[in-house]
Amino acid sequence: MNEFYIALGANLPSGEGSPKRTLLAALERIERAGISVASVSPFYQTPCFPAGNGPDYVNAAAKLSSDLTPERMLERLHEIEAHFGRERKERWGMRTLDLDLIAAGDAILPNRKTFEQWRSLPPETQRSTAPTELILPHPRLQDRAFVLVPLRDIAADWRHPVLNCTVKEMCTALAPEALAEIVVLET
Ligand code: A4P
Ligand code: MG
Repeated sequence: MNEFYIALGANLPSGEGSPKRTLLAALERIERAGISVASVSPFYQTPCFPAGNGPDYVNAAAKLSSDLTPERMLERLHEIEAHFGRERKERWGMRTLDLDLIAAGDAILPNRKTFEQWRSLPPETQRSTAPTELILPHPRLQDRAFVLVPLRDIAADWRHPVLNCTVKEMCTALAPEALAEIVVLET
């Protein structure tokens, strides 16, 4: 069995309803695809990144277990995004559902060198370039409070295989203001 962590996010309503309903329905659909959902974090309300680029997001993290390879798992996640009406128009654009693969155990994909290239991409290039192959762990994981805070609820002690620090430690390294913006979703 492979152990996966995923990040879920949405900031536009889908056919299912609000972002919260979309995330719940996506988790159900993941289960129905035969992938076991081992744990789910609370849902959080988070300000859109980049700031001012749209409505607040609802974000969460989940732990999955499955025999799928990481590549097949990302394909399944993309199929589920498509089902909920995700249109890829603009990188970092508004979306009805974003499912990112954050980690597959301690796998480094496709290899350490390529991972390092994506991780160290300058901020101005990050927006305009997206990888065509699966990069794991997700190369922006360590920068993002909206990923790390939910992930800490379910995987505080998971250790990044390249950065060699835990989710808890990556959270502590973020600016306190960035952490304070991530609040548990009311209702
Ligand atoms: N790809 C490679 N590795 C991975 C991986 N580990 N997980 C490829 C997911 N995808 C991976 O992704 C772009 C390409 O990366 C795909 O071809 C995929 O095969 P995408 O999902 O098509 O595009 P995207 O979602 O716009 O890019 P990405 O990198 O997922 O964006 P981010 O960085 O997740 O940003 N603000 C808040 N508050 N909350 C959010 O959840 N999300 C985003 C999306 C922006 N602002 C946000 C949030
Ligand atoms: Mg994505």
